[in-house]
Amino acid sequence: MTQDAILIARSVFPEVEDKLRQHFQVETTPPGVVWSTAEFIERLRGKAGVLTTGGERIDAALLAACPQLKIVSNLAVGYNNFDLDAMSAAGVLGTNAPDVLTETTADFGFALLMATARRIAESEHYLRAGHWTQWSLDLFAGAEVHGSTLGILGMGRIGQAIARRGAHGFGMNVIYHNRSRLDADTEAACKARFVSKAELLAQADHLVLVLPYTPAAHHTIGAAEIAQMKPTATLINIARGGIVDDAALAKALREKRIAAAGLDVFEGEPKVHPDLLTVPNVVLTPHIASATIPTRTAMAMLAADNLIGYLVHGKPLTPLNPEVVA
Ligand code: 8YV
Repeated sequence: MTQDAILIARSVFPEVEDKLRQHFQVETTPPGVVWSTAEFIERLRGKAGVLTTGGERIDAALLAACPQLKIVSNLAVGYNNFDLDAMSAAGVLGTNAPDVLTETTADFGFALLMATARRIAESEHYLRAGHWTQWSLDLFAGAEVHGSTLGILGMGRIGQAIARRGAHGFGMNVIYHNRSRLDADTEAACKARFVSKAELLAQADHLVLVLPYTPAAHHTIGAAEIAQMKPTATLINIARGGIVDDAALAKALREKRIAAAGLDVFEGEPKVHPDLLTVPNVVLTPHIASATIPTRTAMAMLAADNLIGYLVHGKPLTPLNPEVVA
């Protein structure tokens, strides 16, 4: 039996590639290379499957150009790079990589919250620049974390994992808003209280965004929402670029309408709004919330197992549009 041909759209660890080579004819992408859309489509022609990251857009035009494609396996839990309706219409399965990154991403959300509240990046730059000449009472005095109110917008798996850290580890008062309220047992496990979006904005000392990106979620946090937050509050975005209006946030930070922000995701990343680069009270990281070696390996292995599961055995592990399989 001839093996299916697949493409790995961005370089992955050797053990992941080796696993895929046991089942497929594999075309890889060299480390550091990101294909343009035209180059990506060119390489995808004739392939039955592709392992993508959140950076490759899968839409009707691409699908029409690649009629042999059967599955797109995303190495990410988020899949806003997929036009899932177009994929279903073309009979192409989409899969994502949930669960394996939940705790690691929650760890990072908390790390970013603490770095932001306690002004770690700003004070480190100050020290490196040789400005530290004496101790003073208010030197980089930041916001309290323990015992404060943690607000979470988007209470899926990662939101719940952040809530547990806040409630059980830091004695925080956890409030959340979500499209639908969690069941009582889950709320109790997270020690989290459901509130309206307006209450969340008004009461949170630290507001963490963990909701998936959809067109309806575009600029969920803009100037009007920031105006409803406490002037002492911090805002953390580990969800997706576009959920926050980055220009409005940069302006608000400069005007100290809120105290600080921590951002791991950006509108139009890897480009970053130039105004964010010049305000001091923001911690900026390059979309690394899930980036530990074990977790990125697990994510890539799950993405590989989805390709093998579907193309070899007819059974994907984490399908997004399972109607395509049936
Ligand atoms: C990915 C992420 O590493 O899983 C997600 O949705 O945002 C990250 O964990 C990134 O999207 C690259 O695929």
